[in-house]
Amino acid sequence: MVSLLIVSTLLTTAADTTVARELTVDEVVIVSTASRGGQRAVKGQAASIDEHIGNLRNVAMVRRGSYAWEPVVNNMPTERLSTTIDGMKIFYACTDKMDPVTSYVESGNLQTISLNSGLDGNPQATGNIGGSLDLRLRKAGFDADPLRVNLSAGHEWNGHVQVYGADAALSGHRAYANIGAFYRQAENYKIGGGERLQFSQFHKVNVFSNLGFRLTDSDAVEATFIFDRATDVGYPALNMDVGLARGIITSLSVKHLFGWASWETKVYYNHITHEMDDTQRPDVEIHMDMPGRSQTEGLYSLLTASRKRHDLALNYDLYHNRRFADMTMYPGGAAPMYMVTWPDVATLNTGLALTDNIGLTENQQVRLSAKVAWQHQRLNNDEGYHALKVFFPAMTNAYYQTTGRIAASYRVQLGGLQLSAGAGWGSRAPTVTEAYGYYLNNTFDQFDYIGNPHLKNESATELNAALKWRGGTLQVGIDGNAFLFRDYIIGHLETRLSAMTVDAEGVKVYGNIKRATIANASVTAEWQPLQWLNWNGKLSVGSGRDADADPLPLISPVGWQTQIGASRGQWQVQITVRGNARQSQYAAKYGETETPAWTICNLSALWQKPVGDKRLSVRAGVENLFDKRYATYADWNQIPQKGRNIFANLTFEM
Ligand SMILES: [Cu+2]
Repeated sequence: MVSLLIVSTLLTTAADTTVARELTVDEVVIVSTASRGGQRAVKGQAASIDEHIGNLRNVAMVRRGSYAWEPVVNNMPTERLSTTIDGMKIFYACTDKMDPVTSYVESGNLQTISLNSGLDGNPQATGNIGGSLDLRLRKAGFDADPLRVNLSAGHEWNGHVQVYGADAALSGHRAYANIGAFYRQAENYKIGGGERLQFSQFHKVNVFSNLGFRLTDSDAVEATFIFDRATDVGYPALNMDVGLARGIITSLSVKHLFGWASWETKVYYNHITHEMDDTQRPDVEIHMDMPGRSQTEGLYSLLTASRKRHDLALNYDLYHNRRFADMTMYPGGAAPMYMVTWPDVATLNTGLALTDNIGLTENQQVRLSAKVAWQHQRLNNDEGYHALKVFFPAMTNAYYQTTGRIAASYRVQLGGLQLSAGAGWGSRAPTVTEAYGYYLNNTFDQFDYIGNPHLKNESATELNAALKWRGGTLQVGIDGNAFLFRDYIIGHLETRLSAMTVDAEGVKVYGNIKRATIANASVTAEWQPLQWLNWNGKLSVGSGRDADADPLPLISPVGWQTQIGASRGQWQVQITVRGNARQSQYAAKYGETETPAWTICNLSALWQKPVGDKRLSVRAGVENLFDKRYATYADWNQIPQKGRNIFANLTFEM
């Protein structure tokens, strides 16, 4: 079991749990240089967290600028995913989705990022129809190397990106500590062809520490503190920028070992402050102040046990989140107008999850997981509540919801052939924006959105299957999944209301549509004809349809990638060519426009030199070698990607 291994290795030796974790998690990206196995970014530790997440197979990133990309798993964005940091719940504070919670950590804070595809989520995940991401924090563990220091510096010529990081890990038998500080900044980048994209800059600082103390041979206490602050962040795809986005993440946990079981209980608190800023923009007709905040307190208690053929995990969790956002408009000369956009929504959620991995025989495995969660929501801001009540006279200021998920999968290994198949069902409650948002302008389709407190829970049935074959130096895989939705939540045009935003085309109110389908398939191949030479290729396709069989928005067209790598001595080089076909199935009905096909080529090289037990790594490369001007289907309002970009970075581990 995943968590058991983490806990038990913590109390015995330094943890390298990534290999074990890969058995029960669908996919892992390695962020820390100290970990082995798994895949990693070509820029190494200097890669941003978004670049690391984008390396996962089922993941795409929605980009509104250079910073804070929104992960999309199995063609489903934030609303249908769970993102946790070491099992902690954390919620964004921006009504315009400028701050996915992954933007409040830094690569240097993390050991790995693990992804569970679909409804079989990690124990703390709720509402994860599309999948769950868990960002695992970097921990030295007990009885590891007494002192390790990592220094890194990176530079990218396009946009003058600078990355500096330093972190240290101290470890002994009684205690361990990780501390680190990171700085990242970028100026406006050039798109293919050389034009500069205004408002694509950002600045970010991050400090973190993880501490662990051993109380007895089988008891330990751990504490985490992360402070993350981004300022002057431009969003070229939107009509506002961010003056300040600040996250404070803290936790305290106790761990106990019983021999064949382990028990971890964690309490946590996080606070997010988000302040938008349109003062740098030219031609602003009506200046607006739009701050938001989100605060979460929570706990989870996870018991994991290995008994005979079973690896069991039982998790109880509870969290309380409070979210508020408002808007003040300053029409030139006239009196300011004030509006509450998130009416201080307090969500109290508690859930119980059970997972069992059963080894039926040497080569057959069954995995079962289930979770049920109860939720109570209360609207604490009267002004916001009464404004929304004008549209929904029957609404109240408190709601109860029950959600759940159940998933089962089977895996069999027959020589070089591995087959797996799974099924699941799960539901999610509407988000704060979907249920209670008030005149939130969506620049994707240019409509103002109003939440709907009478929304039903959305649910989906998932079916998935995968086949992997390995023969000699060749490995081939094919996998697919389908999600059959009931009461799918999406905005509906409301012609009786008029928009508040100056250039908006009208108003949409969230509603349930009876049915929708999202399906994904991919084919992968890997070949290592020679010891020093490897090749891999990937082809993927997605499909999304609403009840009328019309395309859903933000569904990936055919995507492909091919990569050749060679290594010799201290050198590794890689050529990657990747692209997308034309997005012919775009959702015109939901305001989406067609994205043309594109192809780009990247080169990278890595040189690593051991110096005693120290190691120096130099990474360099060129992205978008031919300086193509392109945008992917996931680039918000089709803002162009970076043109040719040369990068170099240096890491020294001692
Ligand atoms: Cu915002």
